[in-house]
Amino acid sequence: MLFPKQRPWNLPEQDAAPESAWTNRRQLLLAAGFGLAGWAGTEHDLAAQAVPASGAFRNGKRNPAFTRPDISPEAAATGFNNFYEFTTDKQQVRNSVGRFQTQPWQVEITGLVNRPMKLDLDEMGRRMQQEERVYRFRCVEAWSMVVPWTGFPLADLIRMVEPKPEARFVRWWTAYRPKEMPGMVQQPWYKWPYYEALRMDEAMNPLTLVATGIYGKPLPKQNGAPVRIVVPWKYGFKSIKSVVKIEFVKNQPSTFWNDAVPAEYGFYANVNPKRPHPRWSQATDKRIPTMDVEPTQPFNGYADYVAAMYKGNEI
Ligand SMILES: Nc1nc2c(c(=O)[nH]1)N[C@H]1C(S)=C(S)[C@@H](COP(=O)(O)O)O[C@H]1N2
Ligand SMILES: [Mo]
Repeated sequence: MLFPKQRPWNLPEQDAAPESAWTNRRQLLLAAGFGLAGWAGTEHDLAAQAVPASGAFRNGKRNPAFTRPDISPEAAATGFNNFYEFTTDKQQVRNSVGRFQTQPWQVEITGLVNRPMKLDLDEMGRRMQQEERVYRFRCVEAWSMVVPWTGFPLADLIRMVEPKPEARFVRWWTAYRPKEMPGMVQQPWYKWPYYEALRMDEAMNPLTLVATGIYGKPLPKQNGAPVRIVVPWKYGFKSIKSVVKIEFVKNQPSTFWNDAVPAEYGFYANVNPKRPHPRWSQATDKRIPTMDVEPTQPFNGYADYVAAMYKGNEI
């Protein structure tokens, strides 16, 4: 039997590594133009990449309840990505998405709802009231960014489809496009398409966003165009990209990383500085692109909004 030389699940989040690797990473980033001094050069490249208009995107006003001054440079958020369908090289995702077709796009909403529907993105854009929110984003690999998302509360979409009382979880899938997503073909051992889920109360929490844009523009492909979920109090892998299907179900669904490496990635995956990953501490994180170290906060700083959902059940 043929096995990949190195079992992929030994290094799924391969850049999360000992401190020494972070030092190297910093040098790499600086060399790649991620240093502040190199910033102007990166902007030039970005300007050359036209972002196609997405049907759902509508410029929304910033919500004053969710703003903060330390927004990451746009080039960091669009140039350092996890999107394994394309490549595991974070700085190459943006150069690997060229074949990915994000228009037209339809999202199927199905399962335990009174009003199942197939929503094309223009329709979603027309129906949903969009706003901008600046959220801290924390990857399980112990790096972080602060991103201005455009989108709308997932709760608004959920109310529109009228879940039945039996619906206790919501699950979703990323597009399955091996011809457009080279990483799927290069990593056949994963259970594509990428799939994730939330408990119903988590999905209805006012913090949970359906995002259609960042930095006042439609979502770039590398960030999950044309529509993704953002769950800011959980590790980044819960924030699934390029969603094509949403299903309301009774039982707790399985999730991509939990299936791949159950000992390392849980279903709930709430940001918790006191619970180390089996291979590294989660007590601090490093800000992209400066790599400044920051203490990681419980629930990524959103405890006031979400801690009550987990009372008596520390997960
Ligand atoms: N479909 C899909 N969604 C995904 C991923 C992925 O590989 N595929 N990576 C996740 C991880 S690990 C992180 S940290 C975030 C990264 O989002 P960003 O590239 O916009 O920062 O996307 C998440 N959503
Ligand atoms: Mo991540």
